[in-house]
Amino acid sequence: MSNPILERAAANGVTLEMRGAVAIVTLRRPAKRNALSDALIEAIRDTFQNLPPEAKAAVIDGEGEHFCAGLDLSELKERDAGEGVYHSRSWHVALNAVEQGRVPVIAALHGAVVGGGLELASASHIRVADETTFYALPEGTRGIFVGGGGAVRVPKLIGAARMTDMMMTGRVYNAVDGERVGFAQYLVPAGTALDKAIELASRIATNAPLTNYALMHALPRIAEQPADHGFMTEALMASIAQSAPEAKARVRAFLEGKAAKVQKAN
Ligand code: 1HE
Repeated sequence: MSNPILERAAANGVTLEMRGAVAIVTLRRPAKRNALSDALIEAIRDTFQNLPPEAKAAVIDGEGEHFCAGLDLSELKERDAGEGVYHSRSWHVALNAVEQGRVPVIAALHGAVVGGGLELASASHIRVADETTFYALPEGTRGIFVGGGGAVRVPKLIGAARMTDMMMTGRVYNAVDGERVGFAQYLVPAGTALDKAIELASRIATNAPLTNYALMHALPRIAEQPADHGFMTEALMASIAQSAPEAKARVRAFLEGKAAKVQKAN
């Protein structure tokens, strides 16, 4: 690795490994359950802003028994209102680099996915959880509030009512219920989330880049537009995507019997 920004991120606990077209980004602070210090947040931002050009999809996971224990509580000191806003906004920049970067991001979850760890997982595009995964928002019981984009992203996954319950009561969701309510799109046996996430990312990496781009950048905006605006934006995006030479080649391959059919689900 020759990029000094990525080297600094690795020294601060976020490593990047390329496997084909998939960038594997790993939180490496297992002794502290990958708690998100300011240095780790900065390293996440720098890594996702500097993915190598050959990366077409990314996976994020955490070393050790847990994906991520959230905000590093040892750094939670008295901040005045302005400093609190800046701190929260620095998380927004880092997690926006995950969500609104160049490539789709798959989170491979296991163990604790709590507080800011859940906010990070929510900024990914697809979540794969293994059977050891549990989800919580302890902010509520610690007398604080989400500050890493959770108030925006978590309700989109599970609804505001469930998030309110989690924060007011300290409710913890296990892996099965977490998938049922919408935290994860995949639930896999213990210890296999990373493999599954890499498998999905490898497949996603073969999509037409414009389709992935539309799913990351157009779909979330269309979903928030009034229906009438959304229909118009959809039409524009559809037209741009289908006029790309790659789309025409893929459709032609199907019509000539050279592309895979849709298979019946098991
Ligand atoms: C930590 C943190 C942390 C562990 N900040 N140091 N997040 C929380 O409220 C979750 C707090 N953590 C836990 O509930 C547990 O640590 C876990 C369920 C995640 C894991 O339990 P376990 O038994 O495997 O580990 P442990 O023994 O509790 O922790 C091991 C070490 O990691 C220990 O330090 P040590 O020096 O005594 O070895 C812990 O203190 C340390 N550690 N979690 C700092 N979070 C943008 S706003 C976001 C707001 C939030 O995220 S609030 C939610 C914070």
